[in-house]
Amino acid sequence: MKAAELLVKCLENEGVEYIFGLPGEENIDVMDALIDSPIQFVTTKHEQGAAFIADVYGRLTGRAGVCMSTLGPGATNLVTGIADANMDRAPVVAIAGQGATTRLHKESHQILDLVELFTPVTKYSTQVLEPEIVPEIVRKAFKTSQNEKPGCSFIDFPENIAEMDIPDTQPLKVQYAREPVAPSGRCTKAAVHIAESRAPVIMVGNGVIRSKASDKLVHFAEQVNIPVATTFMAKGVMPASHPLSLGTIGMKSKDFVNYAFEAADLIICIGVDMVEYHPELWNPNKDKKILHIDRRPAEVDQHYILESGIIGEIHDSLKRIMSSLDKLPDSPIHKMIPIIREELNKHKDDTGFPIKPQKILSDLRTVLDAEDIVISDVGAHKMWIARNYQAEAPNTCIISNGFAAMGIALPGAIAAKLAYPERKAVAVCGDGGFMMNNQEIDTALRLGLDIVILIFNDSKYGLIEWHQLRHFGRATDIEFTNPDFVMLAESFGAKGYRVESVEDFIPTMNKALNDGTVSIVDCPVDYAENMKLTEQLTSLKSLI
Ligand SMILES: Cc1ncc(C[n+]2csc(CCOP(=O)(O)OP(=O)(O)O)c2C)c(N)n1
Ligand SMILES: [Mg+2]
Repeated sequence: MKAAELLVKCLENEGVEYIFGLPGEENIDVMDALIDSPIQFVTTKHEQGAAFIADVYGRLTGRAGVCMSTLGPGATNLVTGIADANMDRAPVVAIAGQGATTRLHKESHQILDLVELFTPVTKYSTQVLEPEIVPEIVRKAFKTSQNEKPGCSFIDFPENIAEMDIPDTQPLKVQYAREPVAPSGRCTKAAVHIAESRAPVIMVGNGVIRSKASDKLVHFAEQVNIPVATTFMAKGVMPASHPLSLGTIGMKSKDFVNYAFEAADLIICIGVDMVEYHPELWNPNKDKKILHIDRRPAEVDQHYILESGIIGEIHDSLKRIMSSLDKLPDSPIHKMIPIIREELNKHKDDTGFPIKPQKILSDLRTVLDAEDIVISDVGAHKMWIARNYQAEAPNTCIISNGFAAMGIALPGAIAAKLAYPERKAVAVCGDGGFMMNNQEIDTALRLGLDIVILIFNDSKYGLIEWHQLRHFGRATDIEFTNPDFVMLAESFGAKGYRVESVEDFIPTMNKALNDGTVSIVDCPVDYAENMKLTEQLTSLKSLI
């Protein structure tokens, strides 16, 4: 067999169903080997789209998404999506073709040191130098990328190695490491800290979703009676409608939920990752007691000095901490829950047009079922989604909040639909971010997927305008011209709708959700709400 065939056999052995990418000259042996494999190659329009699809596929399934490019420019196009996956802790294995090993040492057409290029955006970056090491490299790439904290692996596969013959070789057995449990003493000590606290609050991060401990978390919060805020990437772990839900934390400005953290004496961080939200923003005076419950030790930060770290399988840690705790009485933080809820439901009956972001998200919640998946792009709309979209189940509101790269939502919706064909998938994009990867509409159409792309149309890089106005009171270089999104959709063979009034939104979305194909819903948004929120939060002094 050829080394390229061995690589494909090893990918099959890892349970790979799809490879997202673009064929090129230097990966033709792998492409040819895939013809005889059950693995489906999904041809995308841009390598960045392929990397983003693999990113969200990995995040939703916990199994590495796989993407592939050719050498040089194909591989550089992968970088943003790979960096996004790596910082969002999504397992991804990226493979790139490379020139022959006989020309890597000199200036040569399209040659770039890809192992070095990918080193800062992966956990493991390597080159296949001999055919017989393919099984070890593939196994190590998957193991490294899927292990907590997940991230990316990169394999550089030179074309002369790919075509080499090798005697029939078997892939290595797939083995999963069992996560160790926290020492009992740590769990008992944590229970003592919680029992002695006056006003504890729980902050939940994406580590809880990755550990499949969401149900346990809800049970824990209920049993000890402690209010819960989730980070952007943990939305839905605590259902938004739950009586102990404080909503989402993570805005740079001091939002309503931050008053709960200000009032708390103990912050219980469960599966929280600093990459999402700097502890300085919720512990500015370094006076909060912090419990760190996670599978990995905490990052060092002067605003994150621990009372105790409980490192081990999260499900088990919560079970054991809870077993030595009685239900705590209500604290002042409980009184903030209805106030926060009222704030988040504000404008749900607003009649203004262009539509307020709060109203769009409230109506979006109405047209979707609890298990349907919203994928946010990056911009002002992301801030509103994080704050106002009421997620009821984990992994139903996907937000990139580690690397936060624009352009992820449409590829992400393709991944969501492949991972969960029975659920609806809505990509919520800014007009800027949508235009970065809109060509993947064709990929979704070729796959026969039904996806709705909801565009918050302001003809601006809205988030940047918001920042500029906050800092300087004036804005610059944020405006652009959009194409006619309805015509754009139709030119791809997709459906396109423009929302013309506030009453139009729900019927248009329902129609789009039932089209059975790719549909764009172009929705004018009233971003005057951005600065109104800033002013409201600046003048807010307390909740109770
Ligand atoms: C790839 C990339 N480029 C630039 C940025 C910085 N950035 C963050 S949000 C934003 C503007 C987003 O505009 P748009 O997609 O229209 O969304 P809106 O803010 O208007 O809702 C920019 C430029 C980024 N996060 N990612
Ligand atoms: Mg915009």
